[in-house]
Amino acid sequence: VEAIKPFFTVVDFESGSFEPADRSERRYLSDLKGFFYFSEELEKAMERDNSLVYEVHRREVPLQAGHLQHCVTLIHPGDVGGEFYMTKGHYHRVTRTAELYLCLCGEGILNMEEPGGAATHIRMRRGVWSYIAPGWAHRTINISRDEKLIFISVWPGDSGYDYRTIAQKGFSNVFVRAENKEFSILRRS
Ligand code: PAN
Ligand code: ZN
Repeated sequence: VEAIKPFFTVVDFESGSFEPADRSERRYLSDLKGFFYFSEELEKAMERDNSLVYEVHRREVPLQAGHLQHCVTLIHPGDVGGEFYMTKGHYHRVTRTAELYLCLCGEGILNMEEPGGAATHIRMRRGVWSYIAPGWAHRTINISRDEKLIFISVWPGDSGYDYRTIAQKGFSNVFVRAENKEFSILRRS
């Protein structure tokens, strides 16, 4: 395993600031083509204003088993035709790798699914520490109207990403805004 020196990051649980970040990614509506369920609504929303949906700020460590990748994710509030702002979601390329998500702030859903079709979700709020078992695809969803959803993630260095399966098939559970309850689940046909 590649030798590096110990280090630390300062995370602010309310603002989600993560210092020093080595790399930051910002995903706008236009980056989420093929991921939101209501594609026509997405086109319209992009024309109006290509809003920022989520940000990932990370420390760089070697992409090797033995090292631990880690980052903070901030998902802004919003929806596309009722479907909440969310991450793309992915499987790990190396399917034997698990992941931990600790929610720091906000209200959300961790949506998970297996290639066999089994699906489940966990309600995220401050303090909820979720274990994403090996082999499960994972996507996070901000169900608040006005607050950011902020969480930190830790996963094996060699996990990699498979976004293509999600872009092609989507998740079978689509989380949408509902009257008088937090959300409803639409089943993708
Ligand atoms: C997380 C995610 C992060 C952004 O660190 O990568 O929340 O979501 P997408 O990668 O789906 O855009 C993780 O699950 N890493 O493995
Ligand atoms: Zn992951």
